[in-house]
Amino acid sequence: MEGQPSPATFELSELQTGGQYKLTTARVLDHEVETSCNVLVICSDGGPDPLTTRVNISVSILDLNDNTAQFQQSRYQLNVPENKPPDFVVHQV
Ligand SMILES: [Ca+2]
Repeated sequence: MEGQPSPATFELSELQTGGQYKLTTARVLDHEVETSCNVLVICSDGGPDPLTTRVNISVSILDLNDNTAQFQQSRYQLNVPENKPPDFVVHQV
């Protein structure tokens, strides 16, 4: 198995029923770090002159709302000059 960005992203293991395999994650995936991975699975039989086939698996890493919004500062102290019209920008956060 070959994968991007590293071979340790996924693991391929045989099911107990035999002849079938499951693809599982080998580490925690983070959509903010990588949005997709490509996995190349190569299968060969046990013949004396092995025959092989390959398949590309494209895996999208779905985004979850797992990051809390953050302010740059924990507290803001601002001054506003008097007599400014409506829509006067006080500050941007
Ligand atoms: Ca996220």
